[in-house]
Amino acid sequence: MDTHVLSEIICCPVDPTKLVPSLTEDVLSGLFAANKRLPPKYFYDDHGSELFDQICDEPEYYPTRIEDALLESSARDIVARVKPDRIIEFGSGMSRKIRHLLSACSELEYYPTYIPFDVCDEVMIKSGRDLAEKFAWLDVAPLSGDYTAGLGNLPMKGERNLVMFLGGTIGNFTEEQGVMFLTEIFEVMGPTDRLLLGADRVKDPNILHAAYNDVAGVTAAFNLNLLEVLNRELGANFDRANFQHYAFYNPTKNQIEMHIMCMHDQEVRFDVLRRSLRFKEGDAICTEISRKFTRKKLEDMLRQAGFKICAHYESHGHPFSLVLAAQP
Ligand code: AVJ
Repeated sequence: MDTHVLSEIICCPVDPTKLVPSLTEDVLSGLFAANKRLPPKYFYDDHGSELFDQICDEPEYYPTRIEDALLESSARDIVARVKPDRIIEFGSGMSRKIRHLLSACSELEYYPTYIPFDVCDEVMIKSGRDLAEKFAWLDVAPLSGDYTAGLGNLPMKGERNLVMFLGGTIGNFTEEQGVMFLTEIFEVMGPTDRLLLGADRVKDPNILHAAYNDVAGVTAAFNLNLLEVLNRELGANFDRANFQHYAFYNPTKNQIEMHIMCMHDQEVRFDVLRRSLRFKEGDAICTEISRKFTRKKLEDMLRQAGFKICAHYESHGHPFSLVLAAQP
């Protein structure tokens, strides 16, 4: 008889300590403005999360695969250095990135609690169950909330927390926002805690361009899905046929800039806002920046937030970085 009982996975809410604008507020300040923009977090409704998952399987989108290989090759060294008793992952998604680290923990006989931190409880519970099946020793204790809404209520129990922010998502922040966010992380960390930051690096612009313009059109669908989110959440009537995905690498800013371009004049109603907005041919909404770092820039940014660099792991092939950082 199988006597192993999976313990229940219970999500613990993390209350915000900072006021974050609602979708309505972001639309009013970002879309009803001359310089049209929306925060990339609105991509990730159920369908958008699925599309992002598909992007990661597209041949042109290298970051997920490269980071995964880098995690695999550096996991033992990271675990040996940190000896974590808790692993907290910001933006854990489907908890795919954590597997190599947990394998290394098994091998080296450290048994940390895994604490995914994301917005969707069901996804964290489902992914947590899958992980607990693979790693029989593993306790999963998810935190549910928005990590951009302040970290003041983040429970930082434990002696040796390994805080992870992977995937290159730090690149979605502007320089100023990025340093502020890293500073917030720095401030909740103790002297024996460590941060593991994954970030994409500057490379051949053609490779960067291709990664955000996959031939299968999955990135385009992901970008344009934002219009469906607005249609559903704000009762808008965007007609997708009037809009187009447009992403390019801006080498003077070292960043991908992703837009939704209006190709035909359209007036869009927002029922929930009781307002409408005219889009003209050639109008563009900036939906995401994805910054690419030099090795030096990345380390400088961490130092600016107060950290010292403990280790810097680099991929072979396309440049990508994992940086292990701590309080000085
Ligand atoms: C997961 C946010 C790092 O910026 O490359 C992928 C999101 N956008 N394709 C990135 C994304 C378009 C991705 N991040």
